[in-house]
Amino acid sequence: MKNILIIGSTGQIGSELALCLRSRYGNENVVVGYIKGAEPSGELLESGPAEEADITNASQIAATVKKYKIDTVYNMAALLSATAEAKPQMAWHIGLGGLFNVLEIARELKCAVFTPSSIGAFGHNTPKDKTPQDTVQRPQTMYGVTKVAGELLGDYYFKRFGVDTRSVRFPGLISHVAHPGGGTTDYAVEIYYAAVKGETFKCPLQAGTFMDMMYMPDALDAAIDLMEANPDRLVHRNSFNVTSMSIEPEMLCSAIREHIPDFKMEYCPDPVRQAIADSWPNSIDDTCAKEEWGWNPKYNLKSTTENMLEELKKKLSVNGL
Ligand code: AKB
Repeated sequence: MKNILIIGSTGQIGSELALCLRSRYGNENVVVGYIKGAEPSGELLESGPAEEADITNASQIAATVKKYKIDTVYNMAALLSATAEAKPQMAWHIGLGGLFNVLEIARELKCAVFTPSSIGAFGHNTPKDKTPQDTVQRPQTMYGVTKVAGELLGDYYFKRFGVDTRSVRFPGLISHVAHPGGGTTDYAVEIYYAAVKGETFKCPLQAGTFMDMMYMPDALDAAIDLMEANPDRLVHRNSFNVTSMSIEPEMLCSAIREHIPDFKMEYCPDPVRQAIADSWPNSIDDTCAKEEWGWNPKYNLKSTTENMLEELKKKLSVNGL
């Protein structure tokens, strides 16, 4: 029997992960952790337990872990890359200070821990194409610094204390439930909203800026499948490269035009996001994830686009454009 706490459960990944885990392990066995100002609502609130669980407040997290006899923590709290550049001190406090709190609690109370890393853990001098699993990681953003340090800390707690830490390097995640907010890859979500609303999309990245992306259902499978994987097969732990597609803005625009032929996009590059994107890989190699725990994404650009447009049409016709 699993008892799971999700920290940061009202964010882009957490809000969908929580419902997915509840349908798998039972509603009562998945606690939705939130911070003040980002309280859960609707199905997330009504379908199971919810507790305030601020990652920077170790005693609050420990109390929740004890109260619900938690054995697995999904730590989804973080500032995304562009916001982290605007608020580097806060990014460190949440990303690294918060992770340290979680790992210490996991060590004392014997929990497994999932913490996402990112393609942001790579930098300018990392090989750009088919970036290997084990390679140079010298990012120059605070987001990247916290992600690399987080990977190392996860491996340290596994090797030194036997804490079952596991992680994937997520690419940009495309989804239609909760907005990402503050990421470099957010454009790949915003473009679909603009298309469905009939607006011209102002793209913050230049044409030809390739980055890896993934549709949310695959990202949820990645997190859950890795946490359920046989530990004997894991050569790596923190963190696995995972990807579904390597794309750039023109490719997204063309995929949308297959469904909405008069969709328009113009380029208005944001220098902060462009600089971050230029330091990230064009594509990463996820062979180790495939070999060690059977990673197998189901969505490509075509099927992601079909599903995103269908879901957003439903969502925006209910909520108004
Ligand atoms: C971001 O753009 O900051 C994130 C990421 C790729 O880690 N979506």
